[in-house]
Amino acid sequence: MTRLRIAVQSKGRLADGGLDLLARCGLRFSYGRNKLHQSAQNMPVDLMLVRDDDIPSFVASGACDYGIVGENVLREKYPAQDADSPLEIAMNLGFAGCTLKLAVPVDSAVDNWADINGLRIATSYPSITDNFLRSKGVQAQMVEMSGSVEVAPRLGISDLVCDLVSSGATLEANGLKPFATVLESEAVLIRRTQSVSPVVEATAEILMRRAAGVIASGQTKYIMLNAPADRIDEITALLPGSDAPTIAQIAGRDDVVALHAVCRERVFWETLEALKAQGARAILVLPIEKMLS
Ligand code: PRT
Ligand code: ZN
Repeated sequence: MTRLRIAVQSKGRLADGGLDLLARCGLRFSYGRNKLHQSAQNMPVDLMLVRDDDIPSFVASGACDYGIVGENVLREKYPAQDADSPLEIAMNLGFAGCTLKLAVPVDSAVDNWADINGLRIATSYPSITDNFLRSKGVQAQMVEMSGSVEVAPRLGISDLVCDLVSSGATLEANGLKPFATVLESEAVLIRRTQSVSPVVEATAEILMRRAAGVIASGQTKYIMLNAPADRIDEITALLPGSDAPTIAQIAGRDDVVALHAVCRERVFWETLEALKAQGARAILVLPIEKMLS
């Protein structure tokens, strides 16, 4: 096998982010999303578009070399503390962030860990939840559900839920409040711990370097401005997360210079106003599409 095979969710929260990231890494595919299997036209990479729950076992079995999946789904079958795990996280991908939380009805009497002993917890993540509670000395009863977990207490099926939360609106709409955080999750790139062929690994290395550049460029901005020549230090100090700026002369002026810098943190309006107060003019903030350090 000389082609890198990556498993990606076919539809759902990880599909758009995953395919978009691969496209921004330069991969070109000729088909839409309806095909289960797609070959890149410009790199030795094949995609398998599948359900997210299948991705860890596809990679573990060798059907695919890498996969894009939520850390929550990975950890349900392959706990982080398992030293013999056939899978590892190659890199964090910075999207689809969410938190697996234990939540109780707003009028619940549950107040501390001991109160949870013997209660029923509805969840799609019984293994993560049970391991977490055992680490707190709690033994509870897992009620496994594949979806709509948040309605379980109202239906009398469970006393608590353990579910993914992003905005918190679903918990609130169902009369639930967070009790504890079980796992912070985001999309991750996974691979087998047993190494794949060197040719395939070389392709994966190129893609991961590009992906790191795409992720890093997310917040990074390129700032261009004209600065009074005697205020360069003050203006540089205001630029968030930047290395030494480039200073260029402006034709016919020796009192003003052009200053360019890459800022790796968010640039707020307040920063621009502070730059202006130091005499900076013609300030431009530009997005950066790709970065390779
Ligand atoms: O069909 P397939 O099995 O492939 O997809 P799926 O239905 O199992 O998964 P999908 O697409 O819903 O989610 C895929 C992954 O996205 C999850 O495994 C997480 O890693 C990640 N993710 C990020 C989320 C959320 N945010 C999220 N908010 N997954 C689910 N939710 C749900 C949550 O279960 C709850 O119902 O959104 C609701 C809560 O959202 P808030 O904003 O109201 O708090
Ligand atoms: Zn799923």
